[in-house]
Amino acid sequence: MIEETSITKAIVEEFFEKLRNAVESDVCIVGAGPSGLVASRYLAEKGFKVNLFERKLSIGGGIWGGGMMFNKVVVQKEAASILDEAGVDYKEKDGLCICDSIELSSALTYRASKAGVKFFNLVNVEDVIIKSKRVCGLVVNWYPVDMCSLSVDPLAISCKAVIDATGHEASVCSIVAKKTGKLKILGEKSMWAEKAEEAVVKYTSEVYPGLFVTGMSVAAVYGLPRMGPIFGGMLLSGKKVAELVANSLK
Ligand code: 48F
Repeated sequence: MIEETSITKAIVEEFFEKLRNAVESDVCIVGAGPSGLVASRYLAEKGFKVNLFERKLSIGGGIWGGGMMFNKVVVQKEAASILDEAGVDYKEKDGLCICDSIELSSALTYRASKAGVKFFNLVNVEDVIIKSKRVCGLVVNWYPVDMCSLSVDPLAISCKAVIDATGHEASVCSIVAKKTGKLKILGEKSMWAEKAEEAVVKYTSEVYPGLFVTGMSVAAVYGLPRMGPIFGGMLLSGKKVAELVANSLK
């Protein structure tokens, strides 16, 4: 016999246990696009307690739409090992790897989840906690609260490091820039794929004590060109930020 109330209790109890355990964590990642997903997996595999916050219902960010809604993703060979580690199939053509955007998004999500990452979708990060000039947590609320402009106070999550993986918006870095005056957002420049792919990995870094940046947010913070629908730089940047955070928390 299936009791409706047993289903309700199962959902409520499991979710609240997950949330309660997430309130004090090692790393909070904001944005579940390619860079955030890769970073989350490698950090969780190293044994860190990782939360991933995504304001949308679906996980995967800009992966799903490929280029102009053609759902194929191009990754340069330098990042092929990340596709291999995720178990993603691809074809090689003209020195590029071409894979299915649905498979890539699903595989990165599955691997992160299996590594132990705790996902919180529909959750918007609206601010950070800063103490003694160091980012040490996030201020979160349901995204529908923001969408409906409701006056509802948020909750707070503490952590040892925050990663801004919010894509073109660089939303966490923008908040810290505005509120501290210690960080400058130079703004993303026009397209130059080769230069952008190299630079986005090179400039992946800690931009304020306790706050790291990865993926397209790197281009927004450092004024780098955009690269369009090639994703190797996002994957490599996610892997690099995981190493930087792991080293800083040692
Ligand atoms: O944009 P997105 O996929 O970030 P990325 O990892 O990858 C960029 C590529 O998809 C593509 C590209 C490839 O070359 O240029 O654009 O840098 O994913 C960012 C995610 O962050 C979420 C947003 O909904 C998206 O899914 N996000 C943004 N701001 C917030 C947020 C916020 N304040 N709170 C929670 N999630």
